[in-house]
Amino acid sequence: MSATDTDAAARAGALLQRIGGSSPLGEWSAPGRVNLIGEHTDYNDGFVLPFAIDRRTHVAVAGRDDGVIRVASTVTRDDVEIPLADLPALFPSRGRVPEWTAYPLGVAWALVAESGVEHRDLRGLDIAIASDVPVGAGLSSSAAIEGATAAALNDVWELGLEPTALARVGRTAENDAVGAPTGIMDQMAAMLGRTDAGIFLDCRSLEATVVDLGFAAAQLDVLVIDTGVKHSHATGGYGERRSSCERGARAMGVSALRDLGVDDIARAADLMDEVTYRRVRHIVTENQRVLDTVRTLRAQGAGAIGDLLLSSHASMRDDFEISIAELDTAVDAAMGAGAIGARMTGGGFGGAAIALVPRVRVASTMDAVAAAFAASGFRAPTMFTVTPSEGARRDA
Ligand code: GAF
Repeated sequence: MSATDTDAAARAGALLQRIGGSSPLGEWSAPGRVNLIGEHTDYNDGFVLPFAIDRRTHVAVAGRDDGVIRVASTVTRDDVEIPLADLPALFPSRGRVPEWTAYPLGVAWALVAESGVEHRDLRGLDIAIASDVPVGAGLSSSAAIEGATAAALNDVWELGLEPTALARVGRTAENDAVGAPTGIMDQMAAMLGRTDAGIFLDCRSLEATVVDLGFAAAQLDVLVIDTGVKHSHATGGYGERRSSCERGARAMGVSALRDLGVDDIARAADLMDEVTYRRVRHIVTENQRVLDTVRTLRAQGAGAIGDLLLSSHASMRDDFEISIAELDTAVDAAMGAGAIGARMTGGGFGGAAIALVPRVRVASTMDAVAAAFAASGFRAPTMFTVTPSEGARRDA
């Protein structure tokens, strides 16, 4: 465990005591993620290459005998207590519980559907949550809550579900309890992450392949530049991008944009409006970039993927239009300071960029990014390095 992990684990344990959890059953955790490449391709049945990071969400769980589930978090006083038997009436729907509680309660609700057991047969629980994953930074704090909760409930309720099934449960919670129309990338990364490796995922078959990233051997660090501009996928642009992709697929006569290759792009121009065409072009080229990145990592190592990261950013900025000025500034400043590649990561409209930086240049890159933000009048970004880490697990 890293130092911050230990803190979050201790905070979750202390919160459990404070809310009166009297029969502790254990502690679980799941990580946030950085997506190395493959953005908005997951819900198009395409390819992604995320890795789990060394910042985690911890849950401490105690049993209770009254059939009630209670969720509490260190960052808010909006605890919710609800009989397990009432969960089926609560979801799918939005807005009936404080938004953050829809993540863990949505997981409890979806787990029951996935496993086929009845709520009334399950033990009531107190669940205390603490996290080191920044919220709204595009590092998937939501999948970290879902993954930690799913891993915990799977164990204490003895459901025996596999990690991929738990990832599906997390996505159901996100889509039908929180109301964010996301794909499954973040939940798969949170469940399947591996130390020093990325997860190359085919989002149609859900086949996951572990790919060595070799950052440490190449003396490279991944610097996260969190712009502090918050976003929510439950509202606005994310769903609108997803609808454009579905419209583009229909116009091309395919079930998902995954079924198109770069040779199909020219044909698309005549079959749809110009904006939809650019959305389609991003997805099709981004899928190809994921495949090229995996091939390049295997053949030449991490030092050779910089141009692919940069092309990905340009495509999100110009074709998919999900970048913002702060993210573009972060990418340009990091490249100017000697990063070998950089791009925004996650759903966009805010959040974070990543830069792949030679270890000896991390401090000067951070200085250059901070100076560029100050010169543009942007709020100072938060910057830290991350390492590819393990997925959801039981810690105690
Ligand atoms: C968010 C979503 F949750 C993911 O499913 C994915 O679509 C991503 O944005 C963009 O690649 O993190």
